[in-house]
This record gives sequence, structure tokens and C-alpha cells, in this order.
Amino acid sequence: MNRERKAQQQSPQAWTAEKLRSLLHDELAGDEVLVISNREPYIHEQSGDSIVLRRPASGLVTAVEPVMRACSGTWIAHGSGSADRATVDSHDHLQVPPKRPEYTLRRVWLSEEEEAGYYYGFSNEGLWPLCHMAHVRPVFRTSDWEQYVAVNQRFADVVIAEARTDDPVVLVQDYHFALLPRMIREKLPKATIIMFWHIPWPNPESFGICPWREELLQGLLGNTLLGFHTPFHCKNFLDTVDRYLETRIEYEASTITHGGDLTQVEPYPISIAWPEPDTTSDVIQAKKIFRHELNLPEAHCLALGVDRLDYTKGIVERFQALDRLLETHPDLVGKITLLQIAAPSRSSLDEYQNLEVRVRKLALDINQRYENTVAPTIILRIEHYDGEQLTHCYRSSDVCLVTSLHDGMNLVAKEFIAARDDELGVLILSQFTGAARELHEALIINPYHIEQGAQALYRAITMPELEQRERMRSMRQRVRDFNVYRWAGLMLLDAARLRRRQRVSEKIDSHSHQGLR
Ligand code: ADQ
Repeated sequence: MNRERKAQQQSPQAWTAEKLRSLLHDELAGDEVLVISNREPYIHEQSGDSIVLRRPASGLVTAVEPVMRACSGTWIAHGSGSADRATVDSHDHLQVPPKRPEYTLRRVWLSEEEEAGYYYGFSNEGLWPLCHMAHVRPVFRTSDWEQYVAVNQRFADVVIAEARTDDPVVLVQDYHFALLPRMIREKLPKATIIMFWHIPWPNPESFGICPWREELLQGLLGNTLLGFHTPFHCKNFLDTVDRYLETRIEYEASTITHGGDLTQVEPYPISIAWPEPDTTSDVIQAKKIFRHELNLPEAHCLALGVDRLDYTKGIVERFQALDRLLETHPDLVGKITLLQIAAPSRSSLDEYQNLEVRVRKLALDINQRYENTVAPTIILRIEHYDGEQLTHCYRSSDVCLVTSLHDGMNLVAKEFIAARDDELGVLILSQFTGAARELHEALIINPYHIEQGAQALYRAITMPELEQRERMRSMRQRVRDFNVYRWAGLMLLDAARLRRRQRVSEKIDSHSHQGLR
């Protein structure tokens, strides 16, 4: 790690949208930025005769959107909404955010067959379980792989069509596009290609079961810079490349040289944009209103879970921990409720349908077991909430439970902390999240250990306010300083450095060629 970067990490100055904007101007002067992700930041859906705008429940979108607003540029993504075609211009472009445009969204259309193979199949039945240790077997089908290759190529063609220069800064997002960096590199050799892998990277043995492991790694080595959430994921990636490809790896410098190309591999812990202070309501008031809305007594203890409905998030284990708490502390029956808000996700896949059945049944069983006249033990809402509603939930809860079995980072943990301007509330956090590497003052648990989860819940609901405040204050400081602008800023600073290096070496090459003539 270079000295400049180390210093920045040790003494983070306030990273803001403004600072990111001026960094782009100073370090990557005038250069164009293209972002590519599967999920689009704004979805238009037909609802009867009208068109409604929806924001997806996606950690990636939560993080990348504020960065894009700061950078302008073009965001290329799959147009997945039923009214998406009706809202673009003749170039499939749309200026967003719709109310106050700051950048361009370019939508890419996929057929049902392409979406089934590339997105549901290879990405979500193959790579997602391959990279997460949640004991769900990956499924690899040749037909899915063929669609994955074809769709990656399609996006590469769109990137090349959208690029106005031969050396744009291209930010590729996530596991849907492992092949894209190499495909772009072939057509735009001078581009600075940065990729962020939003999910964990497994160890070489686990990754090795993928029939197309070499192709995926070669695709990823088309990147100038490849980012993961934690140093551990970076190490797993270097070890995987070492195991399966002929390359030169410099562990000290964290670089890989492959076929003349150099890829830098670095950790960049992702985060959120720190919210503006809420001047409209105080937390005490919000708590009262929310309990009234949920039909709960005023002094009722409220625990909260917010996730996409995904088997990696440990929702079943969370319910089991609550069950165990009430088994061991029957005096708490009717005094605590868990509100679980789960956004429907990938619901056409069997694994996700089975999870929904399991989660619904367990909630019902637990509610029957602890039936009382005061309140249900679990309130399960399988629905999408907007940002304002979620903030209201975070501010009104006593405890937030993040019990992922494996998670690259987990932004819900950070959103909960950011919402608590009263400096109260307790975060229970799985040790298997990237967030646990940063948020040491949370109650860290192993979600597989149900008794430990129950004990943490007990400790959370009986924690004195003084201790809550100490913990929350420290975590708020961390999330405020290490926000999403810092995440993007550090990546872009590193990219700018690599870009300068590449330009210098191109100049030297051309001088030495001229000298030879
Ligand atoms: P996700 O797996 O989607 O992200 P996470 O980081 O927790 O997980 O982000 C979820 C986002 O969706 C949050 O912004 C949350 O507010 C929102 N959300 C959750 N439930 C919702 C609901 N019911 N209604 C509306 N919104 C909801 C992936 C990786 C993570 C990584 C992120 C970012 O799996 O490990 O942190 O990308 O890199």
C-alpha cells in the first residue's frame, strides 16, 4: 500500500460528494465515467393506466447511486421494469434522478431467455452460492453459462458504443459481469477499468468447483483495479489465481501480471452516504407513533430485521434465537416483538420460494407458541419499503438484528447506525459480515449458534443507556467518516495513480520505439 493511501486511511478527512467531485476534476480531469451494473437505480413499472417509479432494494444501488450523482457520467444497466421502454429516448437513455437529473441512465434490454440464463441461472444459482458459505449448492448449467457469456458481450458492446473517448474510466459492478473487463480491455486497451466485487470471494478449493473457473479469472484480470470489501477476500482471490492460472503475483504490492496486463487487487470497505440530520421528528416521538401504528404498547420492546429475502441473511436463525430467548425467559412473552421486513428477491428460483415458505411457517409457529393478549412475537412483512419508511423503522427500534450466514459487507447495519441520532439502540451483528470488521462495538455473534444469538438479544434489551450510547457514538463516528464517498474516492485515487503510470510507460515505449527507428 502506498504512503499517501495509508495516511488517508489513518486520518480520514470528511469525505463528501463535493470532495469526490473535485477529486474527479483534479485527478481524472475531464475523463468520462461509465458505470455498469445489472440492477438499475430507477425502475419504471406499469400500474394500471399509470407509470410508477421504484427504487430497488439493493446494497449495490444504495452505495453506487450517491457516487454517480457526484460524478455525472453514464450508468449502463438492465432495463427490467415493465414501463422502462416507455420512459427512455430513442437511444435508450434517460436523465436521472427523474426529478432533478444529475447523470444518464442507459438501459439494456434482455430477452426472458437471456435473463433466465445469465441472471437467474449462472449469476444467482451458480456464482451467488459459490461465493457465499451458506450450505446451498451452486448449480452450473452449460446453457446458463452460454447466456452469461453472451450477455457480458452485449454489455461490452454497449460500453464501447457509449464511450466518447478511447480511455474512459469504467466502473464495473459485481459478479454478473466477471467476463466484461477482459472484453472491454480487448476493444479499449487504454481504458482504466475498475471492478468492485460486492460479495465475498471464496477460498481456492470452493471456487475450484466452478467448471469455468479459468475463464472467469481471465475475465477479471482484464481489470486495472479489482476491489473487494475486506483484505481476506483479496487474499482468497490472489490464492485462487495462483492455484488456477499461470501469472506473476506480487503479494507485497498486491498485483497480478497476466499476459502483459497488470491488475491491482485492494480492499475498499463499502458504506453509505451519511444522511442529513432529521429535523422533522425526534426519536422519542417516532417510537411512540410507530408502536401505535403497529398496535403495540408504548413501552413495548421492538427488535428489527431488514433484508432482501435471501438464504444468506440468516432470517431463520434470527427467528430461532428469539424463540430460544422466550423459552429461557418466559417473563418476556408479550413484551418483545421482532418486526421482520423482507424485500422479495429472486422469487422465481426454487431455493428462494422454499425459503419464503420456511420463514412464513416459522413465524407462524413461533407466534402460536407464544400467543398472548398483548402483541404478536413476530410481525413478518414480505414487502418493499421506501427509504423514508426504513429510516422510520430504524429510528423506532430498540435492537437491530443482522444475522447473515455470510455477507460481503451488509449495509443495513450501517443504515441503522446512521439513523440513530439519539445515540441509542443496539446492533447485533454476525461475525460473518464484512461490517463486523469495522463495527467492533456491535454485539458480535455467530448466527449458527442459536443460544449465543438468544443471549445477545437478552443483553441488548437489558443494556443500560449509558453503554448503548458509548457503543453507538463510536460506531456513528466510524460510519460518518468511512462513508461511501471515501469508498469511491480511494478507489478513484488508486485508479488515477495507475492511469498516470500507464500513460508514462506508454510515452516511454513510444520514445524508445522512435529511438530505435
Ligand atoms: P445486499 O445483499 O442487497 O447487497 P445489503 O448490503 O444489506 O445487502 O443491502 C441491502 C439494501 O437493500 C439496503 O440498502 C437496505 O436498506 C435495502 N433493503 C433491504 N430490505 C429492504 C426492504 N424490505 N425494502 C426496501 N429496501 C430494503 C450486496 C452484498 C452486501 C453488500 C452490498 C453492497 O450482498 O454484502 O453490503 O451488496 O456492496
